[in-house]
Amino acid sequence: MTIRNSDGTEQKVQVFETGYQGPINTTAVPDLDGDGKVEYACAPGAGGGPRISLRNGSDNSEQKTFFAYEPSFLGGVSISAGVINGVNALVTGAGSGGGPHLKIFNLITGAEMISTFVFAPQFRGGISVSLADTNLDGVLDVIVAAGPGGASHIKIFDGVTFQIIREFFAYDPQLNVGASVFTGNFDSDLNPEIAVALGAGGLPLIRIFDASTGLLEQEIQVFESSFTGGAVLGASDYNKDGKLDLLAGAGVGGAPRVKVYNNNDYKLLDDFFAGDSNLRNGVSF
Ligand SMILES: [Ca+2]
Ligand SMILES: [Ca+2]
Ligand SMILES: [Ca+2]
Ligand SMILES: [Ca+2]
Repeated sequence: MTIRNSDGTEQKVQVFETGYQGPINTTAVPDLDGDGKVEYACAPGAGGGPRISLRNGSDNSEQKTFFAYEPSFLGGVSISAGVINGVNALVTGAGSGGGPHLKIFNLITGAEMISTFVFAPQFRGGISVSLADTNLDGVLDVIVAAGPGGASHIKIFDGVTFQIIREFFAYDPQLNVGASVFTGNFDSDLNPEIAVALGAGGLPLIRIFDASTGLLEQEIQVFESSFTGGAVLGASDYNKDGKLDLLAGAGVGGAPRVKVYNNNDYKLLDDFFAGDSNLRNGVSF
């Protein structure tokens, strides 16, 4: 995995076994050891086993590792971390090939707090997961999207009651390429946004919804419309102005191209290749 700093410098970290060459999903984790630096967690993308690796943000050392699903499952894992009801939690979603299986783990004790199917249990496209306080009650809520083969069905679960707060289709419900979600406050209001990208087979489009109202705020075409590998999403304060910027990368089939969109005006801040531009495995964050 490559950690890219905003000054363009890069750092390589060996997260999983050298035999694993596929994508790696990462998520920031609240500072667990109190040294002022946030930690992060990694999980393999499609093709990898469901092993979670919790890493210290200061020295990248592995703090904890566990399997989120059956070790034989090779569809990868979508992950998102945050404090839910006072617990440092990791939310996981089984990747493509798996059921719509959502789990929430206590990152301190390793205990499994929730294990549930968020769409029809027989669906085998997996899910994408993210966290944001959508109803502004101070507790993070869980946002999920159906993966490949599913429509762009988004559901928001209340972090306190785990009841559905809202659900909607981010794109045409007839489109069955699946979707992925990424949340953050990408503009100047107080509400978080839900960014949604289409999966492989879909256009490289991103739609940004207000998480509290479900209203569409922005649509961005990230790559040429001839590219149908879909897009992947992430976020980082790339220009270090204290405001979260949106990252979009090419899905599998595309070169590892990354675009960075500024907070609020979604102006393009950067456009670069995260690795060899001749590869066609896309990118993951
Ligand atoms: Ca720390
Ligand atoms: Ca909430
Ligand atoms: Ca906002
Ligand atoms: Ca920024």
